[in-house]
Amino acid sequence: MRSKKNSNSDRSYPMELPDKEVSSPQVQQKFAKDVLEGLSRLPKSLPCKYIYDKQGTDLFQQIMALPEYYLTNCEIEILKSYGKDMMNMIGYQQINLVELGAGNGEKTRILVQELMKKKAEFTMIPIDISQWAIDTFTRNMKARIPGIRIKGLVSEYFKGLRWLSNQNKQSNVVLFLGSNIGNFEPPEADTFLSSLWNACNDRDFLLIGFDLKKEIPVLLDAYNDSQGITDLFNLNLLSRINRELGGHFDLEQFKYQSNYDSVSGSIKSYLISQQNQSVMIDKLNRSFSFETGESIHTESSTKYQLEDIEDLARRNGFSIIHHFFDSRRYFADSLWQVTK
Ligand code: AVJ
Repeated sequence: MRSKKNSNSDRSYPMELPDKEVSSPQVQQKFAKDVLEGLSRLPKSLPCKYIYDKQGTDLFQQIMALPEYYLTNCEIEILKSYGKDMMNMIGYQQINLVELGAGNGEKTRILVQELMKKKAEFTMIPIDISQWAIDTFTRNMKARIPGIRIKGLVSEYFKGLRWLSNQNKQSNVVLFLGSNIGNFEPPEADTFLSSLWNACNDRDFLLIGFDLKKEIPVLLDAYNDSQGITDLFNLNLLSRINRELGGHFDLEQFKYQSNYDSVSGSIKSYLISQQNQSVMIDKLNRSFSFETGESIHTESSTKYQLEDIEDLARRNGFSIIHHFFDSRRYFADSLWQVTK
């Protein structure tokens, strides 16, 4: 059934995509609202998802290349060692290889190569709210894997996924890699997974990456790199407010700090005000005051243990197929199946 050529490869999907034109003004309005909310509450906080504009994404690429940031290498090791086993467990029937979030594609490519080797019928479907992220991802994938069938969705994750689930008989294999789940506070992780379950069809698969609990110094080093990239990464929240909302943050007056909270099992990241200061944000038409030592919570990165992962899967309607670990057992990619 591979007789059709390139020009037809897009035909299996109608051209109207949900939220196709997520206009940048809409995103900015939500950003403004979330900043207002986060800086008005005590303790102050800002949603970490806003770190990832072009600058933040570039800094995250640099983080992934840091020797201290073991997560990426561990997951690459897992996918290289077990990608074939994973695909065998999933089966090589027609699939949509869906990735939530369009990153640099380095990890995704390992699985894609596996499917290509088997001449499997599949469509790669990155879903991301950013048109720019989708375009970059698609261009990179096509350049590196000629002949790949890829169709990006500019959409919120679950809208895109639900739309996809209603389109065709292919089963979805959803990738949520990189320990992105770790950014959710525990109740939000449940909400996320049950929404994902709802957006999927019975017997769809989820491959999800978890950073595991380990020696605390290893954890601390990963979020306190010697080159200060992680500092800039977190500070990008303030730079972005300056750029997009007419903020007047002096970046010298906020210092990045992170620590491990062993009760919640998470690295907590903060920006700490270095003096008493008041910062105007033009688009919000107001200023926010900070006391010396006052924190803005920027990110939580939760570390899991196996029981957590298994409970999380089961109580949100997934059955566990297999856990895959790197050789140091620092990280796990867990393969789940939706049961409805
Ligand atoms: C992309 C959310 C998995 O929490 O480890 C890297 C982001 N923050 N260094 C993480 C991050 C600081 C990362 N995730």
